[in-house]
Amino acid sequence: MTLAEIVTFDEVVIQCHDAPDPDTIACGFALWRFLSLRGVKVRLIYAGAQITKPNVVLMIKTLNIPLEHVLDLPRPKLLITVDCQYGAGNVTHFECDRFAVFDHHRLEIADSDDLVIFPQLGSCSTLIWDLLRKEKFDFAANAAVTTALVYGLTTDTLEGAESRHPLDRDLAEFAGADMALIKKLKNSALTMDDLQIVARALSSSRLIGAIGALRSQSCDPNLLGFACDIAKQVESFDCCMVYAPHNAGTKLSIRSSAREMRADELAAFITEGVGSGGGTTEKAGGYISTQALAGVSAEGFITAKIEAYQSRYNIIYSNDHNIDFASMPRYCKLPIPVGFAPTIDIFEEGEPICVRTLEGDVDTLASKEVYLMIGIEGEVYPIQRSNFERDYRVLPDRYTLKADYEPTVISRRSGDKKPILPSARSCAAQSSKVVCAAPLARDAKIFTAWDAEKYFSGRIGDYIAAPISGFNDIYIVKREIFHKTYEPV
Ligand SMILES: [Mn+2]
Repeated sequence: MTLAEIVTFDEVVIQCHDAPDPDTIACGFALWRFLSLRGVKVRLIYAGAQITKPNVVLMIKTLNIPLEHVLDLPRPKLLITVDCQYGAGNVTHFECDRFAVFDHHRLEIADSDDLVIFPQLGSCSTLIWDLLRKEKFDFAANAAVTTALVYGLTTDTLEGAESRHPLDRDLAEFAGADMALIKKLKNSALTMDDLQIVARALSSSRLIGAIGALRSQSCDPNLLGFACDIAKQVESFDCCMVYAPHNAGTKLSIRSSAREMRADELAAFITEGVGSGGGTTEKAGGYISTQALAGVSAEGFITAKIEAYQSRYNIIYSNDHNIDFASMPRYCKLPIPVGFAPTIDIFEEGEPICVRTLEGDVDTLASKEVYLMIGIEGEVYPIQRSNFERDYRVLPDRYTLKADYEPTVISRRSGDKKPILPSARSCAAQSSKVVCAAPLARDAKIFTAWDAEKYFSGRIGDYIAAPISGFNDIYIVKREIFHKTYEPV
């Protein structure tokens, strides 16, 4: 259901889940304000236990959020659940004529056109913010809404450290939130009991391979990140994870302390098919739906996944390997049009910039020596101008790209954001570029010559390749992309 459809109802009830956290409250509040301004009669409610968490009480009071605690509800024409799904276990059931859902958890109920669900987002606040933005909602005139949404995102992504999607990062940087209040709320999140919860979680630690696993009782998600930050400093942990029951599932927080294990990758691996997860190389988070586990205990599932993750990889260092590229088949790159943009067409020489794409943020400098390449799936990466000129030729055609998230370039100095596409032109690989390549027989982590800190992951069937001119310049090409972009020589 779209916001435009919702405003055609004259009376609407918005319901938060039964353990209201800043994310569900922020979403309800933002929608409440939007609908009120459009003349809809609207109530914002929750059921379940009364709110006592100090930061949530303070948030509601300071931002004047008209959240009502109700035990029963006259049957509304439209009931909207935010950050939860009508009919799921974490939200009290009320009869209604019709319902709509705005959420960022995995789908848990029968799908319909009235559900707006984006599990790839780190918070439901991100979803509501993006929808309101598209409706030209006046955030500047509604600073309390902006503050609530940024705070909702902050708590759901553990201060942004576990944000998953470029839109999460866009909201985190959105101007107009009362950052002093958010700071105060962040520092009133814990009670004395919470410290006991952290202490018990820390004392539950187990070592599985080189990964520390800690179990916590149900608690404020911030506690998971807090416990994880302490546990990751244990010498025998290359990575650690704290997990706890949360809403209708299990919430995970992950920290990496060795370059051979990426926190975001482990989060995605554990939650694949049963929830959602992601973050950055060092910090990540995720959520597993209890329903998706179909009776398997969350603890058993997590333990098995942690074991599986560690036994599936070869680790390859480009500067120190014994892979026999010389006897592999040779391929050349097909002249398929891709995009490129000189960085100085977007920002001035010397500007520190961050390229934001679906795959994450990449930092570089605007320079006449640095170009940005846009691959066939919209992936963006920097390339030295000299390498570009050697390996590609510029085409006369305009470059167009259809992508879920249009890549942007952000000045790390001023915060200015500019899209790449207006500066992008078409180019194609020179046929003279020959590589030796073969499909991977096992999953692998590859440290390339470009980055000693961060590895690239390849799955069985993806291609490992190196140019005939230098076998230390190893890289991975996804199987589908390899077949589309290379041919045997
Ligand atoms: Mn949420």
